[in-house]
Amino acid sequence: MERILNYIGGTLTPPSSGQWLDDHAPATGRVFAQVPDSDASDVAEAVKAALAARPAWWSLGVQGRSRAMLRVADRIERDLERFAKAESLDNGKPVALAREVDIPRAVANLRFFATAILHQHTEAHLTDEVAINYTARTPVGVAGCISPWNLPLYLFTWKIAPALASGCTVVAKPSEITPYTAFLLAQVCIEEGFPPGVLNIVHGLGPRVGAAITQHPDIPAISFTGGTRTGAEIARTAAPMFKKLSLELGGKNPVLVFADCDREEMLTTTVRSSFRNQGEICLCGSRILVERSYYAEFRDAFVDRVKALRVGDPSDPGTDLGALVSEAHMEKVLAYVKLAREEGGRVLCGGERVTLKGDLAQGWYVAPTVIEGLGAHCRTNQEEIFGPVVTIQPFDSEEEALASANSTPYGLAAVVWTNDLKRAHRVADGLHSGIVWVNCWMERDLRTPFGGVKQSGVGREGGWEALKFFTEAKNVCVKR
Ligand code: TXE
Repeated sequence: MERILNYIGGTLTPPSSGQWLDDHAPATGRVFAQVPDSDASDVAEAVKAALAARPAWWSLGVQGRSRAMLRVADRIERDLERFAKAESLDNGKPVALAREVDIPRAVANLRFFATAILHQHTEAHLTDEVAINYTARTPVGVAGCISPWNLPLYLFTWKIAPALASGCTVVAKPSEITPYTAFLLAQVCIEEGFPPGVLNIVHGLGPRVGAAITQHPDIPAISFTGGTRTGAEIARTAAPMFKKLSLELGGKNPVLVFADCDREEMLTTTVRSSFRNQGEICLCGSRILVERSYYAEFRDAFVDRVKALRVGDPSDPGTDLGALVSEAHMEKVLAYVKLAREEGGRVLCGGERVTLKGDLAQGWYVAPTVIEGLGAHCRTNQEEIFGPVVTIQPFDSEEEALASANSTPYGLAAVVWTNDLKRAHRVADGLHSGIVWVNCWMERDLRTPFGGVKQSGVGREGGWEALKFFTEAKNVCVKR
């Protein structure tokens, strides 16, 4: 049984406790590796290594840091197949999706920040004839990065890349449910000569290792992506310590479909925005609101396409949906389908566990599910399900659509389908969310601010904000 190891001070090490956790393959439900059950003492070792590595990493300068990060990015790209298979094995997603999205996006994250740092500007102001005010930015120190299981390497690099580029050293914890690609990344760092102690990876449970990172007095900034409840827990710990916080949390994203949209393009994209990665993306559209005059036609066409989606072996190129990430998460998603029925919803397709044959019979598969007949304020339409389950409902006016879209505690992303340009701008203005896509979904430009409002998080990451997040700005005023 393969043992995943921590990466501390440039070496692969077992947990000081000598205890291990099981790493399951969602496709089969079987344990395929063991994960360090690390604790605060491992985090303390990692922080020590990160502190020791800081001066040399900073003195490398932007060119040196950029080169070191680009070497790692290039090696991941060369090993794309190995990383894609590992990601799929660990998360349950189709290998094709990991190959097409997760791993290339992880490479893009590293490259974006490794090059952005070469062009980052700072400010200087001539204050009348009196003085010059300039802003000096320095890294906050050791950055704490905690990432989730849905896009394991993609979101792990999304956090560590801006921190490293800014000159911080890092103590990072991937999800204990999907630790494998972070372990492969650690091996690549060693083989590519990435400076020891600059990136440290401590595997283990959230309340034990994640909490130790959050609590550590020598980690002044925490960047987290995960559930809203966990985000609140982290904020409770970090706030009285006056730590910088970036929290990317849950979402319950609306998709507004007006009758005048390009229907073929909308249908193709809306199937993707509903069920991509088994619906386990915080940006997925899980509430589809359709102009009443088009609703019946939309419902029949959409359900036909959803029924044609193939739930199957993640290693099969023809698979559209793989397994959900854990048995507990599968049960949670199925419980929400049961709740939807109790709240009066009609399940138009899916709604049940899918049992495959042979080796995959114990895997955690759920059929893509479409539910209609629910109002905006029921729990099914208010709470994040984070699985292959969407609701559809008609609306009679723009005002009604916006009221419904904005009715949840979340405000991460929204999608608008219309060919009326004025309406597109008007509705985008009216949506209370961090991101609005018009006639598209998941078109990402890493220079833009990223993140949500309300319970979807605080501390917009993305592009220049992320680089600034990991630095402190000092204003120096010099009399002329
Ligand atoms: O996330 P958790 P989970 C949502 C989604 C999902 C729910 C819970 O609804 O069902 O969150 O998912 C670490 N202190 N999203 O359980 O628990 C944990 O070890 C410090 C949306 O996977 O938030 C892991 O590394 N760290 C999200 C990370 O936090 C703690 C993507 C996320 O775990 C901790 C994933 C603690 N007390 C889930 N407890 C998105 N926005 O993309 C846990 N962790």
